[in-house]
Amino acid sequence: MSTFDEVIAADRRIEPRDDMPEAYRATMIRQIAQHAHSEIIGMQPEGIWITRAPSLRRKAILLAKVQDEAGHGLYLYSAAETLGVDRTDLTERLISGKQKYSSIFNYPTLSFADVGVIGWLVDGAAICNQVPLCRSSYGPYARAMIRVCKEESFHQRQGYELLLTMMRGTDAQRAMVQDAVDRWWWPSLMMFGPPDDDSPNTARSMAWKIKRHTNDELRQRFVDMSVPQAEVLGVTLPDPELRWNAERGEHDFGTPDWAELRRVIEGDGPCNAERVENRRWAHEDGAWVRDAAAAHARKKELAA
Ligand code: FAQ
Repeated sequence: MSTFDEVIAADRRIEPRDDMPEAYRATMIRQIAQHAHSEIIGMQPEGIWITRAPSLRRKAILLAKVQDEAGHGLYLYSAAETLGVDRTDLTERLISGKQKYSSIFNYPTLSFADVGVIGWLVDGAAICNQVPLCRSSYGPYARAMIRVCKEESFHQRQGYELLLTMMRGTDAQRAMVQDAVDRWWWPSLMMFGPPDDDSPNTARSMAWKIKRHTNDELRQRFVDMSVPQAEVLGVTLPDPELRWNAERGEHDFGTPDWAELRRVIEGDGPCNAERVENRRWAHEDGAWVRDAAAAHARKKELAA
């Protein structure tokens, strides 16, 4: 039987029953739980637009997308449970503020253009971050990511298509899109985490092949990917320092406001309190469903 280090060195997958260092288990639980919480909390900013979608087609697309995010949360909680934690405990840790979720979902959605921009930029950033996670060293997480990425790809396209449609519309619609891009660009860059020299987990997570690229590498990739897409759309990215650097073969870009990222992660973003309060309410409101499911399972067990 191979040891943990041999499996990692050979680039094979660690599976739930394999030996693993406790710190590896703790890191995986942290990352997968934070990721699951992000998917579930991430339903809120777009979910409030389902009843206000401008057409039946847009409503159907948005409903499907928000439901997909719920599904991602469920695959991820299941992946976390393979590491010996309980989903109820994880939810409690989220509600009590002991576990984090992505900073991006603490910003408000002010118009329907935000739905398009979340699809384009937020799902786009999620794809950039998550495609390499399909090769992450923990088997259940890597496998969950394959399906998640396929669905995120649909999300990104629906967002971009919505924005293209709005950009072909009226001046007011074009202004809504530009305003949404101005508000979401910098928070999207922050989704990749703090800069590498201030990222306590990166070195070890890279050595364990949980992460395949650093936060800054993925942020750069996202900027390079987004610039031509912004040109096709006809929007301006709100960064005066953004320009092609022929020597590096990449774009130069400005520095995100890292103090803002720290504040938002620590709970002081524009919508943190509302997001967590909604989650707490939904969890308590759903208690009867969990009780009924447990009673049904007990009844089946007794009958067997
Ligand atoms: N927000 O040392 P690092 C989505 C935390 S899913 C909040 O760099 P690491 C789909 C970090 O966890 C979006 N916290 O950490 C969707 C760590 O916490 P600790 C979620 C952040 O883990 C779309 C501390 O700061 N995606 O969008 C953030 O090596 C549309 C130090 O940071 C994932 O979770 C942040 N932005 O790298 C849904 C992907 N950045 O140890 C609905 C998986 C860092 O103090 C609608 N996760 N932190 O407790 C990852 O790839 C990594 O965990 C990183 C952070 C890259 C997020």
